[in-house]
Amino acid sequence: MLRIAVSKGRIFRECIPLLARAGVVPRDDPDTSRKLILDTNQADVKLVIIRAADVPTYVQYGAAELGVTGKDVLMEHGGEGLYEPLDLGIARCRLMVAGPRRAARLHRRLRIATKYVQSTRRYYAALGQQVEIVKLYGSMELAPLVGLADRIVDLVDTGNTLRANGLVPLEHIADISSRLVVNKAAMKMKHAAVSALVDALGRAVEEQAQEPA
Ligand code: PRT
Ligand code: MG
Repeated sequence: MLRIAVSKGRIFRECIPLLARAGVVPRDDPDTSRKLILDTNQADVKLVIIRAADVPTYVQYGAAELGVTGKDVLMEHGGEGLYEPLDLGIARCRLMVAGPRRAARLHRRLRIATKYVQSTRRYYAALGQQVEIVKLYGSMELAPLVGLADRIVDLVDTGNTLRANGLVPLEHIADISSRLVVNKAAMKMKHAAVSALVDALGRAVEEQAQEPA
């Protein structure tokens, strides 16, 4: 049995064509079904539907042999117990510092609101800049508008969300895409099945990259 942990929403949507090329077709759609474990056309392959931020944890503990998760989530998790054999090239975006177009000059430490506390800490530490980090769980764009923070660290794709809230991207931290992760023990114990799926997904990524979008 191979269980693939995947979040619903954009990663699931973009993952489906790759899984299909690799021969795995789910029997249900998580956006309409309430099932959390989806059967596929392969009797011994299931999809486990969980929150994006929980995918590395499920795979780390072997509750799923494989998972698909954003690099942003992996950078926060740390990647313990996981191999990261493939960049799937889907759900691409950038992790960025953003803030108001015209920022007041500060005579104190910058305050940064984010759900990406680890990545933010590492980024400013590498710059040698002392900042105060405020942990949020979502809607980071609101924080500078109501004086909770001077800047945010968040994912940016089109930039529409920032623009709609009068914010601009200021500094690029990392390019983000979704990765295939594999439980380290499963890679040994279920080597044949796991590596067959990893190879099939690798070929799927290459094929899809060769086709016009
Ligand atoms: O929604 P839920 O709380 O369950 O979890 P989640 O928000 O972590 O999941 P989801 O499905 O929204 O995102 C899952 C993954 O998609 C992330 O971990 C990223 O790896 C990837 N991804 C790619 C993105 C984006 N692009 C993205 N643009 N995740 C979020 N966004 C958000 C961003 O946070 C901001 O609010 O979209 C907004 C910006 O988009 P633009 O186009 O307006 O710039
Ligand atoms: Mg979301």
